[in-house]
Order: sequence, then structure tokens, then C-alpha cells
Amino acid sequence: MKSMSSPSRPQDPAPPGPPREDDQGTVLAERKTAKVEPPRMFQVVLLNDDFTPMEFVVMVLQEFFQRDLESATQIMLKIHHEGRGVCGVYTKDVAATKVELVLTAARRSGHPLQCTMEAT
Ligand code: TYC
Repeated sequence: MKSMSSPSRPQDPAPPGPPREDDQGTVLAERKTAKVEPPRMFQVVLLNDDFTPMEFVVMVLQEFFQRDLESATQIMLKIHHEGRGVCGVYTKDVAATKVELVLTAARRSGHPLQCTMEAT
């Protein structure tokens, strides 16, 4: 019958002390402690221009960045006055997808709206 003791998992840290040997004198490789870093994050940034309608930018912020009308309007006005604004912060793939969705929607509607991503 199988032993019921809990099996060690691959990511368990090595116990302290010198490298251990098994009963045949074989030196067992030391295990490395698993280290998981948080993912790099990226800001999605909208840029101001003179032509894209304010309503379109507000719609983009609601549709692609889950902003409510008030928050979307505040961000749009900040971009309008300051030249740029952060829409949200995401992992790399999600940020890249949002940029593409915004640019595609803007082109389809004939607006020159620009959207980029920047590492935080
Ligand atoms: N400046 C634009 C206008 O006056 C509005 C606008 C806001 C455009 C934000 C782009 O990212 C932008 N119609």
C-alpha cells in the first residue's frame, strides 16, 4: 500500500544544511526556492488631438476601460486639457489588446485618436 505521508512538491524549498544523500550515497540536487515575481504592468495612455469628438473619447473609456460616465468624462477632460491621460494599468498582453481595440475603433469611425502603452 502507498505511504500516506504527504508527498513533497517540486516547489518546496530545500531543507537547511549540507546536500543530502540517499541510501546509496548519491548526492541529491539541492532544490531552488520557487520565486514568483509580480508581472510588469503597463499604462494605456490616450493622447489629445483637435479632431476626435469628446463624446467618442468618453464612449471609448466606457466601452474599453469600464469607466462610468462621470469617470470617463473626467479622464477625457484631463486629456483635453493636459494632452494625455492614463485610462488604466494592465499586464502587457491586456494593455496591447486594449490599444489595438481603441485604434481599430477610432480608425473605423474616421478619428485620428492615438493610444499607446508605457511600462509603469
Ligand atoms: N480635443 C478634442 C476636442 O476638442 C477632444 C479629445 C479629448 C480628443 C481626448 C482626444 O484623447 C482625446 N474635440
